[in-house]
Amino acid sequence: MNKTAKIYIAGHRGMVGSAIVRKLTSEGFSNLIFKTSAELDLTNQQAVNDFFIAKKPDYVFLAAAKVGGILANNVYRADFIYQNIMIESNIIHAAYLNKVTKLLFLGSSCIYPKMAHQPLKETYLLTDTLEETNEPYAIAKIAGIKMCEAYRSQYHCNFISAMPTNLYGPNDNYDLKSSHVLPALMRKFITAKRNGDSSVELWGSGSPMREFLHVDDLAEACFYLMQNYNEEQFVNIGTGTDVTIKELALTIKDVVGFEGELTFDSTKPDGTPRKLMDVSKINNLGWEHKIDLQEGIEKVYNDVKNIDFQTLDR
Ligand code: GFB
Repeated sequence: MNKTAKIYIAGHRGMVGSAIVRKLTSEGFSNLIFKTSAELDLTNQQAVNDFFIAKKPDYVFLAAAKVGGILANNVYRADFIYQNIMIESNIIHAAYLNKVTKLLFLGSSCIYPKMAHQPLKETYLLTDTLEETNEPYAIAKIAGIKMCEAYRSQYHCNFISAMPTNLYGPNDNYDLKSSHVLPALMRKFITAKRNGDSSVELWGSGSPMREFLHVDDLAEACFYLMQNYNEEQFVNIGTGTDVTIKELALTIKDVVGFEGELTFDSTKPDGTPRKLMDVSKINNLGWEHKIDLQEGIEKVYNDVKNIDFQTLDR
């Protein structure tokens, strides 16, 4: 990409898209295009086609998606599969029709089989059944990967895919009904400390293991792949280390300075027992994460410690 290339970031107000915009801006790219969902409904094929014809982007970062934590994925199953398939399908096809030079599609670590061998190698895709709570989302993301592969195979489009592990960072979702675990626990511990509560409740058993990547590291990786990677096989993006949800909670508790107890709500699902990425492929390509979990949690705490979380509810 040269500095004047026209780059469309789909999903620029989300956590991932906004991090990619920050990265591109800091690297001196100035010809960035974005549209809010009110301006452009990405589930509307005609609207997406019209937008691509009018703007003719050279590069596309496909970071727009309907996302959420374990509960939202499990409850809004139709919304997760419908919206994600429509967004991906409309953008990938319009990118092909309008001769986009290169497109990067973002997936998720939930594409892998629930009981896959750990750490998860890229080759484990579609070798067994998926985790039930997020199967609709995972199926949509697998469709996106397969579309990129198919358009490369049939039409020679340079469409690549990256699979990030669980992400956190600026512009995360703090609404407890739909958020992921890290922002949820950050909010719960900060609120409990403010209120002088004696305990904080976690969902599930606390024993599942998760890997967490700061979204600024993800943006670095996406930028790196856009500059350096042109192959069919998608690429895992993560840190290569994971923690139990209980360990995550104890780290956040410590950073926040909450002194009460942890309790566990066993009526809520645990989800996949473990989903640790094998990151040897991206490491061998020359990229490694920089922000470790402790540092990342401290950054997040500094950003949100004085926030009125209710103003962020969706
Ligand atoms: O982050 P999370 O919602 O999503 O939950 P997944 C991770 C683990 O944290 C689960 C537990 O075992 C939750 O039960 N947990 C404990 C909590 N307390 C809380 C809480 O207060 N809020 C939340 N949200 N979780 C999602 C997938 O899976 O991850 C998506 O559903 C996607 O498809 C995304 O892949 C990255 O890691 O389980």
